[in-house]
Amino acid sequence: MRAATKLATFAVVVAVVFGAAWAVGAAVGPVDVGDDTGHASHATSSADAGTSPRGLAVAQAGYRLVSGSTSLAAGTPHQFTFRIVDDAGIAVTAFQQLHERALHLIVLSRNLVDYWHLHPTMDSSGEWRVDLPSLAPGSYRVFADFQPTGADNLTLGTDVTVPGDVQPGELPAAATTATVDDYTVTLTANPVVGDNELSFTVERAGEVVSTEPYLGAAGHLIAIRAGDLAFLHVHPHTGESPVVTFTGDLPTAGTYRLFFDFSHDGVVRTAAFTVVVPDDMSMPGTTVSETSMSESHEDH
Ligand SMILES: [Cu+2]
Repeated sequence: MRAATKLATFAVVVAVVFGAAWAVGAAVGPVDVGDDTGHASHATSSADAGTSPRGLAVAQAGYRLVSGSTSLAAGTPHQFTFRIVDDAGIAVTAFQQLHERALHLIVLSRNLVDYWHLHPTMDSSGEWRVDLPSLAPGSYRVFADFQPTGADNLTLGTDVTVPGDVQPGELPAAATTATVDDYTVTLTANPVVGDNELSFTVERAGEVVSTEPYLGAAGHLIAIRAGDLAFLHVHPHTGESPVVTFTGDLPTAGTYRLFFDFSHDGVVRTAAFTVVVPDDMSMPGTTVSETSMSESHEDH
């Protein structure tokens, strides 16, 4: 309840992306547990980009995200298309791999409840396409995370609307555990303004399980700030299972939503947590929040 109150107060949610965590979630594409092609570049890009919130702009650093549609009909799957264009409006076709993918697409309902982590495919003209599931009426934020060859890693964001009778979705209260299918995930954290260590433990039937490599890491974390949906960078701290730890900067007091993508038994699932970072003046750690889980999206 306390969290709910705070939520109401805050309007902004930021999304933080944690680390290796790339949000890589799942949605599209076979889960590959391949090697780590993207790692080195990720580290580099992280350094370049710093820890500033991302995803707030549709255009930045000479690149722009152009979506094929800004409104989608409710209740039916869609193919979503977009391009990344340069200052001259020319579609970019050369991207570096980040966490084993050339581009990561996060689709998030504005209420921070529905989440998909997808990996679109690009044709030779630079048009990206991905299948979206049937979406409920509402407003969605779409984040594209990518690194044009020779440029810095960027996260651009745009909005997509699904017209219809919008059912208000409440952000789950802060909690330290989340369940998804028959898994229970526990978050260990003491949220403060600034750098945070965020650890996740996955259990099934009361037993801790080791997650499987997914996109070159033991898990991926995306952090979003409520209110403005800022997408925050999170870095994996240790990659060993069973406990998967990330370090991420939560730049301000406020409410954040963490999406932890993990793979087990060949299926990628997402555990979502609401985390409240108290004001500097208040006692630290009063609230880790709660969670809920959204099912994650499997690859296809
Ligand atoms: Cu991804």
